[in-house]
Amino acid sequence: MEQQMATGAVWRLAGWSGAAARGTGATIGSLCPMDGALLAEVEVADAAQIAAAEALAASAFSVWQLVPAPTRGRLVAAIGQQARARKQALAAVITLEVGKTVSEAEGEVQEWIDMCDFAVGLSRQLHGLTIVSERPQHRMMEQWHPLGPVAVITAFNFPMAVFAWNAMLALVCGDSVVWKPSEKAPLCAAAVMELVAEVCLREGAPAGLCQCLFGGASVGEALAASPVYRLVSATGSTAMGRRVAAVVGARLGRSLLELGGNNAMIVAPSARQELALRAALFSAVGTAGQRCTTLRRLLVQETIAEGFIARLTEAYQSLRVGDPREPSTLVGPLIDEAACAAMERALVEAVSQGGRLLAGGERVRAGSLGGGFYMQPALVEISADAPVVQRETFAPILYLHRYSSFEEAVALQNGVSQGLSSALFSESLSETEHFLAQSGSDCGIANVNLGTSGAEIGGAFGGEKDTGGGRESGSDAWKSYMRRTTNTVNYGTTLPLSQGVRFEME
Ligand code: UN1
Repeated sequence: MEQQMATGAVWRLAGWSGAAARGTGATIGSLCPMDGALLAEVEVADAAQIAAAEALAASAFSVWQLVPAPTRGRLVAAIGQQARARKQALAAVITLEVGKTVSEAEGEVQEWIDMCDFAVGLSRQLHGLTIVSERPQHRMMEQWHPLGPVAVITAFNFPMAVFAWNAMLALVCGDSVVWKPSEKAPLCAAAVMELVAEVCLREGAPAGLCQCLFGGASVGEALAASPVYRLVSATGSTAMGRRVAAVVGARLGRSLLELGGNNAMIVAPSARQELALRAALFSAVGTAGQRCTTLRRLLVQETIAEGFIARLTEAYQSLRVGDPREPSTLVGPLIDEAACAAMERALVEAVSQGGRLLAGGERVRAGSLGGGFYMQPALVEISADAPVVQRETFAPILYLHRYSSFEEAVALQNGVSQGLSSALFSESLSETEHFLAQSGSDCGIANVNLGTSGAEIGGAFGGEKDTGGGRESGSDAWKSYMRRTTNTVNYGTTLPLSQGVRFEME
């Protein structure tokens, strides 16, 4: 780890590759979304650093895979302890660089801590099956072994938690990790790596067990192309995921993708409307609409639509947008100018496609700051087949549709190319069961009477179709970070063949 203070207040940070080689000299600036100020600069990894990180990850793996899993868990426990101790400070970095409100930023660090707890428990439960054999005096079993070095590519919007989903599991599974964080959140990655590197050093972990390379698409591409990385886990846009899948697939590697969402909530006539309203609001405007799980489409049954939409419009008009450090703020800034411009373009498109802007959509000058990337969340009533509705604009725009029958609502909910998260508000047992059945929601996450965002780490996280099919964090997602062997043992004195095949030497 290297870190030096450059002139002025800007930090220059080099990657935690542990490699002796110098970077390209090119830098990435970390910009504060509250005012556009430069917070830090990081060095972009060059080819030599990428190669050195790869070699170090391979040698760290050869040592780490032999450490008993519960001992590996102790390293993750120590990381969790430090994250707990520094929760507020880490959250402050998230707020500064990504613009999350203090409560949401602390929630993100909590997600990392929760992942540590989960992974520590898992470090004593990496279990396989035993399976009955068709052959007499034979036994079959599965074992899960460490996989190898894992590359982790993450997006700006969860700059710590998504790393933790992957790295905390990979570490207990016996893998080494090389992380390429988003170019838009290098300071968060630096804060994470500072903590992880410190704990690894103190606990005597092998050098290069967890490394970080800063850079853009070309660094991601190099990680995806290298056969050293037995798993490439990537979170971000569908376009990025397609590229990663193609490059990793070409070398028959394994990828784990968590890509775009276009999440919908259905509000049925029997819904508890007060709850549905609050859930819709948090899911749509929390994190300024920049979660994969953000609510983008709200489907309201026509007999309750008038009143529900009126209340929602009113709530949108009074949303407090501003400095995310202020306790009263509910919506902080978008990540950068490009995000604001994309939101404005989507709204122009929506209106040109027949959409009616009910609230928001304008730039907000937040207090004395000026210059920040603040937008008032927008509510647009529009036809469900408008082209703009089909794509994910990573900004706080909520599209409203009215529906008539429950079947129509489910068809609309499933009628987009993405399949991450979905929600139904209904008190009807028949509707809720249908929604969760195989003919209901086609998403990886389907919730009843809560919003689309804010998943707990204990469940498997991810989705289908253009969302990429991967599952991260809880449940049995750990299996992606290990390799399975099927073992058959013959404890008899003959050699019967399976499927009744005969092969007798006369
Ligand atoms: C993401 O936006 O990539 O379910 C992750 C949620 C968070 C994670 C979101 N726990 O909203």
